[in-house]
Amino acid sequence: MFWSQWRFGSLGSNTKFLKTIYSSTILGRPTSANMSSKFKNTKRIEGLDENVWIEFTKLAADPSVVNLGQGLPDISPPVYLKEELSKIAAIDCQNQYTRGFGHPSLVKALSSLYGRFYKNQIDPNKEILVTVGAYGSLFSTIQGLIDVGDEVIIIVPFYDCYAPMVRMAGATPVFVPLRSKSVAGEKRSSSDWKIDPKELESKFNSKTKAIILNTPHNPIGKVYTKEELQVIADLCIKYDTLCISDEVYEWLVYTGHKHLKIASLPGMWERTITIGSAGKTFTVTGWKLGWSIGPHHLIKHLQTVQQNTIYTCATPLQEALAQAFWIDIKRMNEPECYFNSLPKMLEVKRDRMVHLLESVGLTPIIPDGGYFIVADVSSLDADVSDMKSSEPYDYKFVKWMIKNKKLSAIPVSAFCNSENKSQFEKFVRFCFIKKDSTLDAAEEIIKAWSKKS
Ligand code: IK2
Repeated sequence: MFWSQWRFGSLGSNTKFLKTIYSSTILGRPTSANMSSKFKNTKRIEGLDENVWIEFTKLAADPSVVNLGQGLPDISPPVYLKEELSKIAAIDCQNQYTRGFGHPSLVKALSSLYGRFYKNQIDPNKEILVTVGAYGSLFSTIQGLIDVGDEVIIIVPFYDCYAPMVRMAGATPVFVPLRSKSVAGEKRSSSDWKIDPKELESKFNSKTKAIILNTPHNPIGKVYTKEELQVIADLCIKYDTLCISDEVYEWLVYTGHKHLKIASLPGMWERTITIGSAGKTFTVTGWKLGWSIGPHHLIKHLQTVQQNTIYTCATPLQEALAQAFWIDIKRMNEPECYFNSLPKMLEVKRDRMVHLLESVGLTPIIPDGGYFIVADVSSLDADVSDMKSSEPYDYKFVKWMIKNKKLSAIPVSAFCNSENKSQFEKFVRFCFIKKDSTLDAAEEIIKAWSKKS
């Protein structure tokens, strides 16, 4: 007799009931039937359990899959950055806690770098907060400045964490889509995607606390022009609204385009938090360091959130990052400066992806910035009939492609609210900050696939 049969064997009709009690109380494994209400999630995270990165990173983890999904570079970060880190790790005091709002040498470097984009100087101690990635900046900004009952305008498509973060703060996201006037069969550019100023203004009201802007944009690759930023700035001023400007791809802008900071427009510094990321700036996404820059009357509230949540970020990473910034600040006008050399290298990869996708009959949206390219894939032959039917087409398509073609991407509807998903569900996003060998492997898959269809 097995042990379990021995334990439950002679208990007759009560067996099932007793097994349930046993498993929940003795083994400590509650089932949904008997779960204590104390185990339930908080209301603030209700409905937020699905996440595109968790889902698709798991699917792409199979080493036989060529991964053009998550924005995960497989090129090497700058050598001097890695060398700085190994030097610093050997210094005992650099391995202990540092100043909570940002390591002194890093905030100094950031203030020196960003001071040149604004008319005013940036106070390294009062106007900068170093955070756990740009995610940390978004979190402390939204927790520190957005209240229950507020409304926050989000431009669709949007980096997927914006809406859940706004909801966790008890506020309501209000969505406004980018719309494209591109004509079928014509070359498409990310600059074709625009906000309708009238539609945008219709979303502002007395409850509007902030708008979240992302330029250069993930996933479309749009780089907002001065005129477009001015429309947003004018509305922020007219309706006395904050601007949360996610600029993590600020250096990754291609020929003919220029990244502009909305905080540098008249009247915007005092109402804007600008967010950056070491992961995107120096190709070290695993370092998870980011920063928020803005006036002290706003940054002080983000500091309050940080001192009561994570308190501080990793010291050796911050010191190494500071040293790398100083190296590149000193050579900002030279081609070797990483802020100049990385976009140059990526532009070649972007063009390669454009040609590849066009060569198989797709019409990619050519990005002006960032390291993603979006294409309508509905003309590619994919039998998605055995995929979960309730999902948008792009989810089914990418899952099918990972399983059958061993190539991963990210569905663009993951960056949309439910009402706007149908406008984007034919699009998938490919990441091109990849070694040539990775792009070669993707090319082989896509070309072989198009020959069959
Ligand atoms: N904001 C934007 C617009 C981002 O793209 C990211 C990082 N995204 O990368 C994953 C992907 O799109 O595949 C962040 C914020 C977060 O940046 P960090 O890694 O510094 O927290």
